[in-house]
Amino acid sequence: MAKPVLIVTRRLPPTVERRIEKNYRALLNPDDVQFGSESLLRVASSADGILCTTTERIDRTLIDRLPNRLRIIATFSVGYDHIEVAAAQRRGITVTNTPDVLTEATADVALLCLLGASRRAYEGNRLVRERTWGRWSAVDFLGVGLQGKTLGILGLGRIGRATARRAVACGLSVIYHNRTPVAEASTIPAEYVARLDAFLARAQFLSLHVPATPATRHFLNAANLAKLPKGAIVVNTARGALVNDEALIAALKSGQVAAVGLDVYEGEPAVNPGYLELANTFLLPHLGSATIETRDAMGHRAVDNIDAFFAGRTPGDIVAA
Ligand code: 8YV
Repeated sequence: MAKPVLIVTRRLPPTVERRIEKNYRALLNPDDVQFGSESLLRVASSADGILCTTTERIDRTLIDRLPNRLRIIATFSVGYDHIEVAAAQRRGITVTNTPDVLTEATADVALLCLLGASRRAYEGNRLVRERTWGRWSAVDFLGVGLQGKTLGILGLGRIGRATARRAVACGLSVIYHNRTPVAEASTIPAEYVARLDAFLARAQFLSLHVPATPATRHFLNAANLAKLPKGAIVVNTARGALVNDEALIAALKSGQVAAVGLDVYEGEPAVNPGYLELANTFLLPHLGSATIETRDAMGHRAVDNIDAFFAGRTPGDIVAA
């Protein structure tokens, strides 16, 4: 039987690409150029599957124009807000993601953002690099301590729980808000707060771990920011679309929010210039899952799903609309 044709939209770790080349007629992207919709459709016209990342927008218009032979879209990510899953389902196209394997790496970056923001890492780093560190002082660069404070986790899924475990080790108490209590929460000391207002009012630290959906878009707006305790620290390693940037920048300027640690941005790689002008912002370029081990595991997980599909089995990570 002829090998299926698989488009791989971005460069992936070498061991993953070698595996793909062995089992598929692979259209790799060695120059790692970014596909637009039209160029993706052109290469997809003779393909059986797509292995994409979050940098491609696979919307209804594109899905409706995919050839009938294309049966699977496997994303190299846990998030799948860049794919219109309902449109794929309507066309009978299977969509898979890569959960689990990036949980710990992303939670590490959530903790990094929390500490980077609360301990003023950007300002300190800049001072050293710009060689303007005049002398040590007992009253400069005072950050916000963690011990005995409360971290609010919005969305106690896999990454939220892994972040909670780290936070508890740092001496934070953890509360969380979800639509319903999470059974797995019993494995970590996290208190469920059913009312969003009550949850926000207690969150001296707030870390976002919900997916980007129409319902969560701009969750962190002026009204919700105002409900946080004054001087709260905000962390976002989930999706930029959860935050209304103008509102958060205003809160950073007023002191309502003392500092932010951000790994994701609405419209990334563009970053709202308001964040860049402030010193109380610890900013990373969406590297939550960027470890050697994790990116390998993500790639192999995506290929496991594709292999299962073409072998006539049900892939382990089918995404539902
Ligand atoms: C990915 C992510 O590394 O998996 C996700 O949803 O946001 C990141 O961890 C990145 O988006 C690559 O697709």
